[in-house]
Amino acid sequence: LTSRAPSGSKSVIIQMFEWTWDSIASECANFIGPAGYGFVQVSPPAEHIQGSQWWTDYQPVSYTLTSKRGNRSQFQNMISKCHSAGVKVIVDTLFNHMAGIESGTGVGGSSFSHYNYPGIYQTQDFHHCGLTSGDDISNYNDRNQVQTCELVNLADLATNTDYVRGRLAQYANDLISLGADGFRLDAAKHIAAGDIGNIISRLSTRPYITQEVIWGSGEPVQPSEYTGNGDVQEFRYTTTVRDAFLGGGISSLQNLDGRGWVSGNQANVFIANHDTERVWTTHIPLFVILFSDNRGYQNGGSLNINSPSNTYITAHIFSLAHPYGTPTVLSSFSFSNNDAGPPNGGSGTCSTTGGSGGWHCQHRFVAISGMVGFRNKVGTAGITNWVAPQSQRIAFGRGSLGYVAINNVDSAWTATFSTSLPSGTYCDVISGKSSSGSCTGAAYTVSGGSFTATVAARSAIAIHTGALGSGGG
Ligand code: LM2
Ligand code: CA
Repeated sequence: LTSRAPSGSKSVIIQMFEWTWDSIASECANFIGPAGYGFVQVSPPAEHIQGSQWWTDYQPVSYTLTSKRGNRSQFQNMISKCHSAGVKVIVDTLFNHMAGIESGTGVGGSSFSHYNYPGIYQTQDFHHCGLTSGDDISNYNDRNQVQTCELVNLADLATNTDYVRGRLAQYANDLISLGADGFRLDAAKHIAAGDIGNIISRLSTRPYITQEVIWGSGEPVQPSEYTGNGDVQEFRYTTTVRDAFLGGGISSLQNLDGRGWVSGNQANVFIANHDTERVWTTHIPLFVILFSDNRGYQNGGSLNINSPSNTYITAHIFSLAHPYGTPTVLSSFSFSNNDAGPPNGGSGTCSTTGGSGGWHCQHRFVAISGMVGFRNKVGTAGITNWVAPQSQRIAFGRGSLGYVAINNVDSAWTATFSTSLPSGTYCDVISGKSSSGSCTGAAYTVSGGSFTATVAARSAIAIHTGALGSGGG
């Protein structure tokens, strides 16, 4: 009964963090579909508390589809426009909790108070764990606390009850009726895996499921418990890739299966998400991996757009080139404090190959969109021709379909690379693309399986059989 994982030729997800429904609809048609992305993951659509902070979204007050990002008809229009562009829609969904504040009126006009959501939930529909002061989670080594106490005071739904399970399934089925293709289950670690299994067994289709289960050392709740429900977000990938690029050495990243993580075909992975990009803001002294978490839940931190030495970009190139996991690319905005909401009222704006007006539009970066074409072309081909002449220099192929070289060192790397590629002229998809049979960036000629290239400092090159230059046939 495993919910289906993205498969086939288009598996890359973009997390359209805080984008309005109208702006996602436009971006699906203008760029995301043509670039070959498979999915957008959109911010929570349910009515939530008022406020300028981005995280109001994570405090739902009803299942009316009125949020800062638009109304029900705009949400439905976004799904239909994305579908027309060949892009599926994953919806960020909160099964664990309702709001944390004591009382108020939601952005759609619904009144609520803590443990009372008229017509939806009352006191008896929440866990009141009785294990800690204020019923808040304080000890992640206690499974009962993690799953039945409150995450930062957020009213914890009694997902063990038939009524709550049915109501959550009713909400998810409403989203499915509007065309939703999948769900990102927020705070899944805080819901017993069996409770999630029960809820998704009530759904009218088998949507893609990706569950946020943040691994923590020694904790009783483990990501592996959730694989029966669908994919699991593997945060050990995020921190391992970060540490490798910031000093540990990327040559250690060849084999990612077999480490005790969720297996690659059930892992959803990313260089950063909206939580981790906010924790890791300054340069990290080597080997210091202690993180303070001032937000009351655990997330570990990651690379972000301000990371040194172009590592945010080269790590994305690695993530899209390596076969482990289903990759998500975060598309976010610049912020001067961790709580600030998006610019332009959430209406996303991009330039041709990047952001504008405070938006980053990482999904449009030439290297990232170029690597989406690479991943779509190489499909499930395994790693071939791996070389790592230094700990911070790696190159590898994906069968006879693609080859990538990543130079995470401050000096250029000139080498002759042995590949399994057919002879021909290939366009480097990091510096450009193939346009009407010629390369807008660098071009490399493979002959007898080999090509010689200079990989610039802190950069990469990538070629594949879907991006040929003149003479490539
Ligand atoms: C998640 N995954 O498990 C989300 O990815 C993460 O972004 C959410 O936290 C969290 N779980 C709850 O869904 C964010 C934000 C928190 C914020 C919550 C709720 O990072 O800071 O908490 O959303 O809006 C805020 C206040 C916190 C307060 C809480 C309840 O920062 O101090 O707790 O609201 O009022 C007393
Ligand atoms: Ca819970």
